[in-house]
Amino acid sequence: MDIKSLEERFNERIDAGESIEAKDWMPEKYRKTHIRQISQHAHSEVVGMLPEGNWITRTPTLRRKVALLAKVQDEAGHGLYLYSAAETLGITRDEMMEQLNSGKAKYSSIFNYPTLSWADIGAIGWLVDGAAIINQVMLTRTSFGPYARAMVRICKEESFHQRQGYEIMLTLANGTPEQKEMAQDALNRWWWPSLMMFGPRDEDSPNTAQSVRWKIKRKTNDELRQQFVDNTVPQADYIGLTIPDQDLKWNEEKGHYDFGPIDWDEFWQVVNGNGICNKERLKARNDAWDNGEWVRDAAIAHAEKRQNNKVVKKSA
Ligand code: BYC
Repeated sequence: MDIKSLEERFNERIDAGESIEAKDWMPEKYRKTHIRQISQHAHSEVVGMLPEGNWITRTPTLRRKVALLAKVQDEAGHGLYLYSAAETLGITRDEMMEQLNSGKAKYSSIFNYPTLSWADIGAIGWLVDGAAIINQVMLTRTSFGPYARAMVRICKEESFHQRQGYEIMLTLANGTPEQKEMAQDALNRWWWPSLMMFGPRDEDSPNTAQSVRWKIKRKTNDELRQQFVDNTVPQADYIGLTIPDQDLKWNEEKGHYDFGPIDWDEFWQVVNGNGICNKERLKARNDAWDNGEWVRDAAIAHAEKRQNNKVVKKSA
């Protein structure tokens, strides 16, 4: 078949809602878009462990420590499934690591903000994982099979993460005035960056149109952002915290909350490497890579030894 017919057949499969598998024919741009998005997603999971890891030794109780440890380990697992899904498209793990460590690859802007107080761990679970779920539930129906399947388990785990965060916020909001103040301060600092997680406005998003056509994205950045605001405002009301947006208002006609303007300048500064923690995050990843070299070497030596033993046994 020539390229044109292959492309027509591919588009028919997408239109019919079929799942595309790693060995199926796909347009080069479809493959590259997935490598870009899945590897960025994997990097976000891995870098996302850093702001929360910062609090593992300082949780207020043992119960909180156990939950936070489990959550951070889950994020490592998500990174691993996603790197594996990206590898099915012909990029190696080493190449992806090189892109992350050199600063070439993107990862979610949200992880370049610092976790200043214990309440930030609550705000991350509630808002950051809450935003991630909205995006990722959509991705369970994405057209590339390995990515969609990885998302199913990830979403189940994210919903535990969201609840553990909301429960921390609920506890603080019902605590002493100082604790409530901490929770409000965390909400004030994490609200706008959480809205930015969904990416630029649709009119400024170069990838959305094609990704929607290929059913990589089932909803646009703005649609998901709106869904997040509509879900989250009643949750804030319930625990007596105030969303830091004077323009936030229920729009009876449209059946959603209108919200104020997002600081897109700040977003692009962070995405382009100039956020509060970008340098610190990259350094942490590079240090982890360098310090882990002996583990990788040992694993390779072990695998080679096992392989050699098999060859010796076979020839005996
Ligand atoms: N941050 O055309 P657009 C988690 C980039 S982790 C940085 O709309 P697209 C968790 C975008 O990449 C969950 N960059 O792009 C972990 C593009 O640049 P390139 C993370 C961003 O791909 C630990 C350019 O801006 N979730 O849950 O159609 C602890 C133009 O954007 C951002 C995912 O990764 C951003 N926020 O749509 C706790 C979800 N936004 O690549 C929690 C998977 C945009 O052209 N990813 N950019 O140079 C996606 O769904 C999509 O890639 C996005 C962007 C919606 C993020």
